[in-house]
Amino acid sequence: MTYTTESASNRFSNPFNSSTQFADAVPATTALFNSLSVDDQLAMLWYAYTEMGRSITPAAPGAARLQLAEGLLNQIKQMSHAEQLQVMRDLAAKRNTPVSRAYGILSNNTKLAFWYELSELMVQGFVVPMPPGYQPSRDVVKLLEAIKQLDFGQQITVLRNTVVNMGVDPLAD
Ligand code: 45D
Repeated sequence: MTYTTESASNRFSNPFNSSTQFADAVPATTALFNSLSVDDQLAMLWYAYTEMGRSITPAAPGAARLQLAEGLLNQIKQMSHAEQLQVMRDLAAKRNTPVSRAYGILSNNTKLAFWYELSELMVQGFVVPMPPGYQPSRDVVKLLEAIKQLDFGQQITVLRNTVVNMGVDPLAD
């Protein structure tokens, strides 16, 4: 494949073009996610979940991992909708709370499984739903389009990168 100067500079200035097939697509897309507002990050995860649908259903390993997050998920289920939303906003904002610290000690894939389960609980009515008629911001729509351009493995990597950054690591300095 030939790389022209033009396409190289496009790649730097616009992570949404066809360059998403390249190795820099994952860090670029992850950085864009991290630049979103907290609510946009939550909305983004929600749409990723609804778009990816059955293809991301965690199989046996995911289900096993969830046991490690079960106490935390049960705690969240007992909360009011307002508290549930606050907990998720705190995680995305890395606010230092008991829930953020409990989340912080989960492994990377358990963090993914945790968010997956939260969205399942939203669908089942145990966790605060998306507001009816919610309109995602332009930033969310654009990032979602960029993620759709990635192959499946890259999509998982982006999602893992984003949830790994959330919460607070109680053992960090
Ligand atoms: O009122 O174990 C707003 C594999 C606005 C295999 C809101 C895997 C205001 C190994 C903030 C929008 C790697 C495949 C309200 C696992 C407002 C393994 C609310 C992978 C109410 C696990 C917004 C798993 C809310 C994968 C509440 C890829 C938003 C899992 C909530 C992927 C959004 C999981 C949530 C994903 C989104 C989960 C909970 C994408 C969850 C997304």
